[in-house]
Amino acid sequence: MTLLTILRYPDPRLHTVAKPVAAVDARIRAIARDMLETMYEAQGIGLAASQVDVHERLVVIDISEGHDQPLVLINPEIVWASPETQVNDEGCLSVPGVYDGVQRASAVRVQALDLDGQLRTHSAEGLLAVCIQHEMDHLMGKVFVEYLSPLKRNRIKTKMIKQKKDEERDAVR
Ligand code: GNR
Ligand code: NI
Repeated sequence: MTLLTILRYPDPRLHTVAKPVAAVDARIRAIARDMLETMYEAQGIGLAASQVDVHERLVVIDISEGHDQPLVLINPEIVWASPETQVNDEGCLSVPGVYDGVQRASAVRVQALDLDGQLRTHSAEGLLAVCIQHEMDHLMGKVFVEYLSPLKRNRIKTKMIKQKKDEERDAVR
C-alpha cells in the first residue's frame, strides 16, 4: 500500500499539461491502484494523476458511499457535453478547506480506456458529471479556483500559503 503526496495549490506543478498514457501496462495499473488508495484515504471522490505529480492522462473516481465503485479513466475524452449547465459547489484535495460554485455542463459522455486497455464510453450526470469535468481540468493543468474571480483566487492563494507555513511550523515543534 502506497499513499502518494497530493500537490497543493498554488504548486506550479499543478499547471502541467498531462501527456497521453502510451500503454496500459503494469506501471499504469500500479499508479492507478496507489491513486485510489490515496483518494480513499483523503476522503475524496476523485483524483487526477496531475495532483500526485504524474503528468499522464489518468484519473480515478469513486462517488459511491461504500468506496466500492472505483472508476479508472485513462486518456479520457469528453465526446459530448450537454448544452445545459449547472452551478455546483466544488472542493479539491489540492485546495483543502475551500468550496465554491463552478458552472459546468450538466451531463457529459466520456470515452476512456479502462485498466484492461479497453475503450469504453460512460454517460454521466449529477455529481459524477461534475467530478469527471473537474478531474479532466486537472489533466489540462487547470484547478477549479481558476474559475473564480481574481479577488477570490488571490484570497485562496494567501490562505493556502499561510496554511502551509503553519503546518511547517507545527512540524518542527
Ligand atoms: O473530493 C472531491 N470532491 C469534489 C466535490 C465537488 C466537486 C468536485 C470534487 S473532486 C474532489 C477531489 C479532487 O480534488 N479531485 O481532483
Ligand atoms: Ni481536484
